[in-house]
Order: sequence, then structure tokens, then C-alpha cells
Amino acid sequence: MQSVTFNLLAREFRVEARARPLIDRRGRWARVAVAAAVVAGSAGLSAANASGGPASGPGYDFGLVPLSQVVPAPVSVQTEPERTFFLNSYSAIYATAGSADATDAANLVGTLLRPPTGYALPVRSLARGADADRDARGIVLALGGADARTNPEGYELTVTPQAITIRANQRAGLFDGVETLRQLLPAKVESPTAVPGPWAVEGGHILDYPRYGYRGAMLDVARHFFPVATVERYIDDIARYKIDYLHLHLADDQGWRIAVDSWPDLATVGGSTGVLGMLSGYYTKADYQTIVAYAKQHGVTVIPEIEGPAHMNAALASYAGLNCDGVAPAPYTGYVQSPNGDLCVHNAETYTFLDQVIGEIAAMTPGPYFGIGGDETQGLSASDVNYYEGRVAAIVHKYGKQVYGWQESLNSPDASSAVGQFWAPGVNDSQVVSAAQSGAKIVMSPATNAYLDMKYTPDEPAFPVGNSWAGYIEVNTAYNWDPATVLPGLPASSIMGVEAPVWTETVFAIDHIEQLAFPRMAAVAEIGWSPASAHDWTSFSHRLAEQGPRLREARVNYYLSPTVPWVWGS
Ligand code: TNX
Repeated sequence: MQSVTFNLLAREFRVEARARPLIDRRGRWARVAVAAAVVAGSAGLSAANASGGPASGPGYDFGLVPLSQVVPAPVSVQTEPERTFFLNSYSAIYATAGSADATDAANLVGTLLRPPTGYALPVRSLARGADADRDARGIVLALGGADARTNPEGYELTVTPQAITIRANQRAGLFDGVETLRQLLPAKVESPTAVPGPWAVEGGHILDYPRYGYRGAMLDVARHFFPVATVERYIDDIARYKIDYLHLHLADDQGWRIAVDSWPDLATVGGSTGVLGMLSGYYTKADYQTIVAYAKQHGVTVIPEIEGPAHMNAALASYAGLNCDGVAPAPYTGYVQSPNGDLCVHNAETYTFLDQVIGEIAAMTPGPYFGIGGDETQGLSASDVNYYEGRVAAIVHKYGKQVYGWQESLNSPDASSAVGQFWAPGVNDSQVVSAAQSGAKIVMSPATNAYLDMKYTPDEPAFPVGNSWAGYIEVNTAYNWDPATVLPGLPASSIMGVEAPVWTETVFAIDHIEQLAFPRMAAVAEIGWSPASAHDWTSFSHRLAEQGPRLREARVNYYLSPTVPWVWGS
């Protein structure tokens, strides 16, 4: 046995290289040098690498990431630095035999790790109850048998020299574990092309589960239309931080973005516009199904939203019969005047329209929620709004979905079974509290902290996009809030989670979406995932700093906020 001493950031540790028999990819026995890192002295590898910079001076840098460096912060972490795992060209990915969920998660691991490593990483099945240390050499996705605290969502991740095991009791937890693993590999794991290893992961154990089961991102594809590839890229971006819902705002004054067979002009007429005439278009049904399936393969559930009764100009312009006066208005391509058109609340055709639109979209949507909008109805009387919300809720229920609306929709007689998204304090606070007391669930999106279409700062010269009506939201402002205290009187048990919207009146490229969303999306994700006791800006900002090189490797356009102590190279 050889023993070599390396110098890592001026701290010494010793690597013992042993010749181990292994079975190579072609099934032959091979003798391969496997390195096991042993820490000398009191400085662990975590401490050695906590600054995140490259090793200085001569020596060898495994790029080990401390297990505690993850965003959002995990619930509990135990490190065992002497049990470091090295992914190599002989490694495989294992999924619990017979489990489609474990196989999907294993396939995602393969999709993420094959390009940067260049390894084959075949997906194999592993018997339920198998001993990963004995039966696997690689990354194991194991369904069942995880700590009960990971119900309904969460995972355990165990790293030994033989295997990294991600164990969860349900599908969602496996995907959460995959995103943690991704952050535990060196930043170059985000490279779209093959780069040299080593691919080391620090030994130890993580037990992790979310504070809130719902952590959403909303993308407004109505003001400007974004093609399927852009939405898929955004799904990749948000999944990194364990965002598990993508709320798609599919219709608004300036555009209708989804084909509906029974109302074809919605797409061809309503989809032909966008703010300032830019980026028009719509998703075919196949496109929408592609997005939904892609999201599922990344652990994300899509919520479609058809806004109403306000913000409906694109539909009103498509069909004259939806208007109270029977006259279709001109398309609207401005953005100052929105809401800009209400559905005709007491017109029977309105509900035939909603029934068919919601029916067709719900049939393509596996997730439990259907978005009905319901915000900014100031052009209508309270009783008309109430009537409309009751009718639309009945339709959503008929198609087997739960109502997901903006906070104003909680005036509905059916609000006790609905989800309301709280964005504007002071609009109808007591209505939201009483709906929550009677059973409604609340998603927190306070515009002053979680609206990612707000600019970071007034004096960012290179960044013309974004709004400011809810203020300027620096990264620390996106982090320093607590869903439990946003609305006094709200029962804690009614808070379902958090959501960060990107409205796109001023946004017309994935680069803009990403620069607005990152790194603030990571802040909102940690608020929604990590225990309140872990909430700490200093800790977060240092962990976030380590995300810089990752986002850069992944070519994500993020804002280099001066409030974040970015590490060298980010
Ligand atoms: C308010 S938030 C709106 C949207 C705008 C957004 C711009 C909400 C439910 N309504 O229609 O796009 O502000 O920040």
C-alpha cells in the first residue's frame, strides 16, 4: 500500500492508494487504484476547502465540496472525510428494481453526469433492500426505507467509498437528493462538455426534508412568449434549488399561449401578439405536453394558469362573442394598461368557453392544481367577481383539479378548498386570513421580497429590464423574510409554501429571465426549504457565493450582486 502526502490549501492530508479488484465496464476483472483520503491533524477536508478557492501552490485539489455547502441548507449533515467517494469510468447508476420513480431519478443523474465526466454511467437495477456498500459501485437511487421525517418529501444521502446512496420514501425526495448530489460534486460538473476529474464527493450523511412542500417558480409566457427550449432551460435552472412547481401564466391581455381545439382562434389570433409586438406565439398541445413531461423528469410539476375574469384582452380580441357588447376589442400590445379587459361575467358563453378551455388543458396536466388567476378585478363589482369565482371553481373541480388563484380569488364561496397566492399585503388581508381559517392553503409571494421581475437596484447600469413598483429587491431582501410572519393572523398550518414569479412585460430573452431569477431564486428556495432555525444571511451568502462558479459553468446568466461574497473565479 502506498501512502502519499498532499498539500491542500496549506493543510496536510494523506491519501492511501490501494490496488482493488473491480469489474470494469466490459465485465472483466481489473485492478484499479482506488484512493481513500485520510485527514491528518485536526483540519478536516471541509474546513480545508471551505473558502472554495482552488488549491494554492503545488499539491492536488480534489475539489471536495463540504457537505454543508448546499443551497438550500440541508436539515442535518454529518461528515466522514475519510470515506470520500470517487466517481470513475467504472461507476454505474443503480435504481431500485421495478421502481419507475427510482429509474427516472437514475436517468436524470445519468443525463446530468455523463456530459461533464464523459463516463458511460449505465443505469442498472438493484434489488430492494440490497446493501449498497456490497452490491453497488456508483450512485444508488433507492426508493423506500428512508427516515420517516422524509415523508412526504425529503431524502437521506449517504456517501461511502463504494457508493453514494440517495434514499427516499417518495419520488419527489429522490429528485431532491439528486439536486443535492449535483452540488456536492465539483463545480465543473455543470460543464456541458467533458472535463477531467477527479469527481470526488466528501464522505458522510445528510438527512434533509423541506419546511414547506410547495416551492414554486412562476413564468409569465403571456406578456412575451418563450419557446419550449427556453422553458426547459428554466426548468433546469430552478430544479437546481429544489423548486418543485412551475406555474405557467398562459394567458393575459397581451397574449394567449396555448392551443385549445374547441376555440382555435385563441392561439392563432390571441397568440399573435406580445408586449410591444415582440415575441408572439403559442404552444401546441404537443409542446405543452413536452414541457409537462420534461418538468416531471426533473422533479417539477406544472401548474397551468388561465387568468380571469380580468387580464383577458387576448381572448376577448379572439372571439367577439365573449364580450358583453359582442364586439371584439383590438389586440393589446402595451404594458402600462393591464388589466385591460374583463370576461362578460353573466354571459352563458363565458362558462362554455371556460369549461372547454379548462377541460382540454386539465386533461394534459398530471399535477393537482389548475390556475384561475383572479387578480386585479377592480373593473367588476364584488358580487360579479364572487359569482365568476364560484362558477370557475366548479369547472376546475369537475375536471378533478384543485383551484390555484391569486389572493383576490379567495373571495370565492369555494375558497376553503382552494390555494391562494398572496402577493400584495393590504389588498384583502382579512379575507385571506378567514379563507385560511376555513381551510384554504396559502402560497407566499410577497411582491416586496419574492417578485423577481423587480430590479435589484435602481443604479444597475447594464440592466435595462425589470420593474420597480414593489421596490428594488437585492439578494438579501429576497432572503430576509419569513413566510410565517408576512400576514399576521394567518394559521401557520395554512401556509403551503413560497413562490417566486417572473413577470415578463420588460423581459424578452432567457438571459433576462435568468439574470432576474439568479441568484434570488436560490434565496426564495432556501426560505421555502430550510428550517427557520437555519435562516442566516451570513451562512447563506457564503454558500451562495459558491454557486457562482456552478452557474457560470452552466452558462446561467446571473447577477453579480455586490451583497454576495463571490468566490474567486465567479
Ligand atoms: C402585477 S401580481 C400583476 C401582473 C403584472 C405584475 C408586474 C399579479 C397577480 N398581477 O399582471 O405583470 O404586477 O410586476
